[in-house]
Amino acid sequence: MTAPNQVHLNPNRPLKVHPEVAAALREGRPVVGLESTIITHGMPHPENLDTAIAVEKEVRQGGAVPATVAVIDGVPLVGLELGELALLASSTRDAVVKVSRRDLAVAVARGLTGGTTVSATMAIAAMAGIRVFATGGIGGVHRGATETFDISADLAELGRTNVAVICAGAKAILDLPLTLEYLETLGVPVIGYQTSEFPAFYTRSSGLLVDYRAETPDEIADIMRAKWDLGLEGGLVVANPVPASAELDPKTVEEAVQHALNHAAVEGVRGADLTPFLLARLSDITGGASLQTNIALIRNNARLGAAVARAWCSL
Ligand code: PSU
Ligand code: MN
Repeated sequence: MTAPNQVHLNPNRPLKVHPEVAAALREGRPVVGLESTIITHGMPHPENLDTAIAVEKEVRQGGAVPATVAVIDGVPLVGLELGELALLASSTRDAVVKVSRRDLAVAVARGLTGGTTVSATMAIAAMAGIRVFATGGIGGVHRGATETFDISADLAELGRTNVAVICAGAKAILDLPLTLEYLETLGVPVIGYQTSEFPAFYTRSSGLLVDYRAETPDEIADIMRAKWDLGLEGGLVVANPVPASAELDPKTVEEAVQHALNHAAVEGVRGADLTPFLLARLSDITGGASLQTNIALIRNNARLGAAVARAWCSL
């Protein structure tokens, strides 16, 4: 049997895998992919850099190698140096693009620098042979999507790319019931980690049930193995609720979301700008509390990501 992480990189593919990450993958050791839109567009400076560093540290403490994905000067990178994290974290919004799957080819062709979203990170991670990826929350079906058609490319990516995504559910700025419907349509299993409810990012519960519940990282790895052994393409959502100590009050969140959505409507914010705009407004409205929750949950996901990557590698 081949090592679970073993890959055959297309030598013509312009992908740069950090030597530490490449060695771990070659030797079948655990690796956790991490996204970078959260650094470039999801959090303010300097919390974004502090969090990026803390998240990598959580992965290492969990016994895995962190592989933060980004595009720098047109090169998709898998595993970053501290200086590269710092560059992404301190660049102004017009100097770094938000790179979703659709933006990737243009970013590479034009030598751009950007933070990769869940969709682009999954795509690049899969090219490198990484099977486990931890983030904050996945994108989803936006509220009002029946009119706007605003459905995150993260969902389509989950339908096609073989990576398990550890997240704290989907952000409360979204339409969570429609997001779960859409994941079902795409054939993506949603697995609650030690929970029967789909977490709502800032809060542990949403009132919506998940399809399946797993109690251990080993159970998650077994499902990944079964899915891909069957040749069923696509990812899995592992929904890991925010730690209770960092949870926000659901009423506060809903009020803040309504405010933020009104603000976005008044300013005419749409498309790729919408999610970063809403996250920033939420942080303003909650006096920074939503940012602290965001940091806590992504660290928590990094810890579970490391455990799942270890379980995956010991199959
Ligand atoms: N989760 C966060 N902060 C973020 C995001 C997720 O806590 O900034 C980013 C992710 O990169 C996700 C993206 O893929 O938002 C979704 O953007 P959109 O809704 O435009 O697809
Ligand atoms: Mn969108």
